[in-house]
Amino acid sequence: MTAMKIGIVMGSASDWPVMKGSAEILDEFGVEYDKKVLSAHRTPHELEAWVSGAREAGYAAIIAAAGGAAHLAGVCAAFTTLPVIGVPIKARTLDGLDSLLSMVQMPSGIPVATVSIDGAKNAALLAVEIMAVTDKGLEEKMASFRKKQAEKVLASELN
Ligand code: RP5
Repeated sequence: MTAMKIGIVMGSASDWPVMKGSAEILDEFGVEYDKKVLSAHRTPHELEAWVSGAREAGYAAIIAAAGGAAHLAGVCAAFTTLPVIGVPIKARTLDGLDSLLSMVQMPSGIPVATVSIDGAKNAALLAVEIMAVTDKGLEEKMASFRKKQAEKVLASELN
C-alpha cells in the first residue's frame, strides 16, 4: 500500500496549541494527516491499537508530541516500524528539559527522531521530507519552500 498521510498524536489536548504548528505545515504542503489525543499512560490500550495499525491505515510517519515524562514517542516507536518523529513539549515545569531528555535518549534499537522543544513545525517538515523520498511533487514543493525561506532571509531589513 502507498503511504499517503501522516499521523499526529499528542498526549493531551493541552499540547494542541503547539502541535497546530505541525498541522499548518502539512496543510501548506497539501499533505493529508490525522490528529489524535492518545496517551501512553492514560489510554495505553487505545494508543497501542492505533499505532499498531498505523502502517495498514496508510501512514508514512508518525509525529508524537508529549510533555513531562514524555514516553509517548518511544511507546509509539515500539509498536510500529514506521518512522516516529518526537516533539518534546515545553511542560509547566523544568522548561521542557524533562520532555526533551526522555524523548531524545531512547536506548538503542528503537529510534525516535526527536526535534527541538516545541519543534512542531520542524517535525512536520521532516515528515514531508520522508514522504518526498518517493514523491517528486513533494520534493519540488520542499525545494520551493526552502528557496522562499532563503529569499526572505536575504531580504531582511534591520531598522
Ligand atoms: C503529557 O502530560 C501530555 O503530553 C502533556 O504535555 C502533559 C500534561 O498533560 P495535561 O495534564 O495538560 O493533560 O501526557
